Amino acid sequence: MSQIIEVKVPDIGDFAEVPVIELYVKVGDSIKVDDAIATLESDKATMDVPSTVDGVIKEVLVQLGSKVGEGTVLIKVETGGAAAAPAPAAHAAAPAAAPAAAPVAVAAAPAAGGGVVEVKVPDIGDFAEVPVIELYVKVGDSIKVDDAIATLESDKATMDVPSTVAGTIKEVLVQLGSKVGEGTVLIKVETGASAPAAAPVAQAAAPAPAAAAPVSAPVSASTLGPAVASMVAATAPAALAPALPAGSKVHASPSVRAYARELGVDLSKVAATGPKNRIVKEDLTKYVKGVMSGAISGPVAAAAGGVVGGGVLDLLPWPKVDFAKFGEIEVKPLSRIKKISGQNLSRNWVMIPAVTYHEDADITDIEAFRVLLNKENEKGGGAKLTMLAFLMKACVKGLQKFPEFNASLDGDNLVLKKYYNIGFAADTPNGLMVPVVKNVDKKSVFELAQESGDLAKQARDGKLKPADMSGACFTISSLGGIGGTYFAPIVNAPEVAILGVNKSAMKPVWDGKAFVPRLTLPLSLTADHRVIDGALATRFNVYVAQLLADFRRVAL
Ligand code: CAO
Repeated sequence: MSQIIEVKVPDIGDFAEVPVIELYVKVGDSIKVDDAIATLESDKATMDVPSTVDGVIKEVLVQLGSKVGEGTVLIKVETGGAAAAPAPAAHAAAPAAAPAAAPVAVAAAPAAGGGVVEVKVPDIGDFAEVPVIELYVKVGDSIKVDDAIATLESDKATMDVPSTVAGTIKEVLVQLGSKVGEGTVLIKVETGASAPAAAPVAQAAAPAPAAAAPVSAPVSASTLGPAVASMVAATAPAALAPALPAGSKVHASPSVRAYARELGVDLSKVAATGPKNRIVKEDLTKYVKGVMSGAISGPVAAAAGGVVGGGVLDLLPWPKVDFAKFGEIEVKPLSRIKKISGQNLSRNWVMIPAVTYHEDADITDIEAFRVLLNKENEKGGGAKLTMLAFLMKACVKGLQKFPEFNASLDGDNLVLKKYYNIGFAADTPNGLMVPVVKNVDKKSVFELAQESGDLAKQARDGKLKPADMSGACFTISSLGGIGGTYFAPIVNAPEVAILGVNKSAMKPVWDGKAFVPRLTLPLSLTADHRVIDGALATRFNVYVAQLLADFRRVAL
C-alpha cells in the first residue's frame, strides 16, 4: 500500500527563518533516503537536507528563497508498498545529521588593538568525531568573518565552518582527515591593529590575470581531470583564466563542493551566478561542458578565445541516427543502475590515465586445497569456499606490502588508508554493482566466502544498501565463472587500482626440465598511473601471483 509521507526540515538549531538557497527536486522525481532535497543557509553555515524516505515526489512545498525552520514540510513523497518507510512522519526519522547551524559561539571576541583568537568548531549537534574533508586555509592567509575555514562531513551531511574573526592565520590546528567536534580549535588568528591590513604573501604573490589576457601555461590537471585537461589543451592551448582572483575564497554549498570534488573541478575557476556570488550547481555544469567542448563561456571564455575550434580533438556531439530507417528496432530505457554506473564509468575512463598489467598465477595447489576443503565442508554444511575469497585475502596482503594501492588521490595529496575493504563486481539482472566486504584483513577465508556470497545475493535481489557499497579501498572483478582470458577493467575512482580475473585453465609450464600441466589464473590489474607506475604495478601482480601459488605465504 502506498502512502504519502511529508519530509520536514529536521532540527537545525535555533534558526527559524533559514533561506532555501538550492533546491534539487521537482514533482515527479523519484527520491531515495539520503538524497539531498535542498540546501539551507543560515548566517554561519550551509547544510543539505536529505530525504528520509524512498518514493516519488508528489508535491514540493518550498521554492528557492523560501524561509524555513524546524518542521517546515519540504516535500510530500508517495512511498511504494514495498518502500521502506522508516517512519510515518519524516520528522520522526529526521536525520540526526542535521548539522546544527548554530553560530560559532565559542570564539573569543577579538581583542581591541589586536591579539590571537582561537576559532573553534561550533555546535554541530551530537557529533563528536566528524572528519575534516576540506581545508581552505593555511598559515599566513588573511581571513575575513564568514570565510570558510573547513568543511566537515558527518554520516548524513556536510557543513562549512566559517571564521568568526578577521585577521591573519597564525596557526592551523587541524588537517585533512582530522576528527573534530564542538569546541575543537581549528585555527588561531591574529586580529586587529597588529594584523597586516593587506593580503598576505599567498594572495599578493598571485595577482589575477586579466580575464582577456591569454595565459601561456596549459590547462592544469588539477583544473579538471588530466585526460579532460589534455583534451582541452589540445583544443585550446591557452589556459583558463581564473573566475576568481587567486587566493580568493569561493562560496558554494557543501553539495556543490562535493560535486566539484567528484568531477575534479577547482571551484576557484568557476564563475558564480548564485546569490552573494555563490557557485551553484548549474555554474559547475556549465563550466564542465565549456571545458569539455573547448568553448568556455563567460569570464573564462575570453582566455580561450580565438583558439577554440582550431585543434584536431574537438569533441563532436553524440551521433544521432534514425536506426528505424535501416530495420526494425525496439527502444528500451537503461536501468537506473546502468545510468548511474555509466556515468561513473565514463568519468573514470576519461579522467584516469590507467594502464592494465597482466600476470599468470599458478593456482594448481590452492584450487586443489579449495576443492578438498569444500568436500570436507559439504559434510559439515559450512560455507562454500570460492576463489574470490582467496583472491581477497591475497590482495589485502598486496595492499599491505604496497600501500600506494590502498590509497586515493585528493588533489595534490595521497590519502593512505589503514583499513582494508575490498569491493567486488557483481553481475546482476539490473547491471553491474560493487558490494564491499569490510575489514578483509580481520576475516578468515571462510568468512569472506560467506559474506561475499551473501552480498552478491543481495545485489542480485536488489537489496543492497548504500552502506554495503561504500568504503572500498580496492576492487576485484572476477569473470572466472564465465570465461575469458584477460581483460582491462576500469578503475573504480577514487580507488587507484582494480584486479580483473578470468577463468583458470590448464597450461603447460616449463619447470626447467619439462613442460608440466599447471592450473593458471589470468590476472589483469588496472592502475591509475598518476599514483602507481608500471614497475610497482608489476611488483604487485607478481606478489599476488606468488601468494596464490603458495598460499602459506599469506600467513607470514
Ligand atoms: N576460474 C575458473 N573457474 C572459476 C573461477 C576462475 N577464476 N572463478 C569462479 N569459478 C567457478 C566457480 O568455482 C564456480 O564453479 P562451481 O559452481 O563448479 O564451484 C563457478 O565458476 C561460478 O562461480 P561464480 O562466478 O558464480 O562465483 P564466484 O564466487 O567466483 O564469483 C561473483 C562471485 C559475484 C564475483 C560473480 O558471480 C560475478 O558476478 N562475476 C561477474 C563480475 C563482473 O561482471 N565483472 C565485470 C565487471 S566490468 O564489466
